[in-house]
Amino acid sequence: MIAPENFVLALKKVGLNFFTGVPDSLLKSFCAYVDDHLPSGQHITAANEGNAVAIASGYHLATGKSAVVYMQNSGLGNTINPLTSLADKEVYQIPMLLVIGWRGEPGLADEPQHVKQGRITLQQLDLLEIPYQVLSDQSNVYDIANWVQEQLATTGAPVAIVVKKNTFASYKSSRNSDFATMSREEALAQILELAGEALVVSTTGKTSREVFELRKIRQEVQRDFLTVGSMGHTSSIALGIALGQPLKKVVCLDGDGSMLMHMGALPIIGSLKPDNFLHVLLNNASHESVGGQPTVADRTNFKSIALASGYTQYAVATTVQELKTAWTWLAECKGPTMLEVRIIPGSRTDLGRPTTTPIENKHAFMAWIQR
Ligand SMILES: Cc1ncc(C[n+]2csc(CCOP(=O)(O)OP(=O)(O)O)c2C)c(N)n1
Repeated sequence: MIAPENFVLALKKVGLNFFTGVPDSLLKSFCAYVDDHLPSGQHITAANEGNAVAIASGYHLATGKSAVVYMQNSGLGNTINPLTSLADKEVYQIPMLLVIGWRGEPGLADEPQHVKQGRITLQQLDLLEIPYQVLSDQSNVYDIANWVQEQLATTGAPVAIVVKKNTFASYKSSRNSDFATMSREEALAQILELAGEALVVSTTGKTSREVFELRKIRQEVQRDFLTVGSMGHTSSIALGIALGQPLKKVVCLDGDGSMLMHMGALPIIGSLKPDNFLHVLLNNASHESVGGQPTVADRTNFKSIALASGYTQYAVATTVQELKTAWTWLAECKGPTMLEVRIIPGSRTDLGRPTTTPIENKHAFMAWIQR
């Protein structure tokens, strides 16, 4: 396996010193190493992968240097527009290195939301006319870095490294969190109790996995819409549901990384004012599901953002008791309302994954609405 330190050193040797991106579970050790070893101005966790391409572009305009943009292949979709209309060799010709975690690689078992993306990743790069190399635990990082340097110099445009599963040796982040005391699972157990018959829509990552398991523990029929992919779009899905079913309460379970990723959804929700909409922000100030890399959510004033976006009320809870009290109050208010629940990063090591398919999940959710 490749020590993340060696990979970063090889990139630095060819002049790549500036890193931005959105974390990925396959790149977990690499992201943690970069976060621990680069000053904050040289490593930016972006809100979404398209933003990261834009930050890298600005960095190039300012310095003439190339940046590294890392992402999961699910994030490639977010980059297509800035890659084709900004960085492309036929537009502004902005060199940068894309480091892409290859979830759903053909031949390896993965979750349903990764299978198609994994199958088309290399073809997407071909279509974008972005040259790439595949990095595995057998690769020589210095050979790859030399290839990157040569490509950047000749094309003056983005090049990519696609990273296979189990390429990087383990590296543990030295960050600690004293942000809260409640776990996400404790919060969700309470929320499912309080939500009663409401329509629940949950965000990408471990939140949906925990909701699935908690529903099983409650011995209730599976009925929650689990947004297994499409990170950042849960609140817009919930908005569509709230508008389509105005007489039913809709509870949107969002994460801080996900909310930040497409935060433009908030003023749209706020301006439409669906009064049946409760937006729960499970804030652990990290991308916990893919390794716990920090977000800016411990420094973001979600109260101001929600109210300025047109939400009618905002409440915050840091304990189970505060969660119950805030819920009881917000249940009386016309929406859209926001409840920020501060939680600690982390989850059970034996946490399972939904055992039903996305299509079964869709049918169960729709049947729950129509019952
Ligand atoms: C577009 C896109 N980029 C990246 C990912 C990888 N990913 C899955 S879950 C996740 C973290 C979500 O963070 P947050 O919403 O804060 O929830 P938490 O994991 O902390 O519960 C990331 C980055 C993805 N699925 N899709």
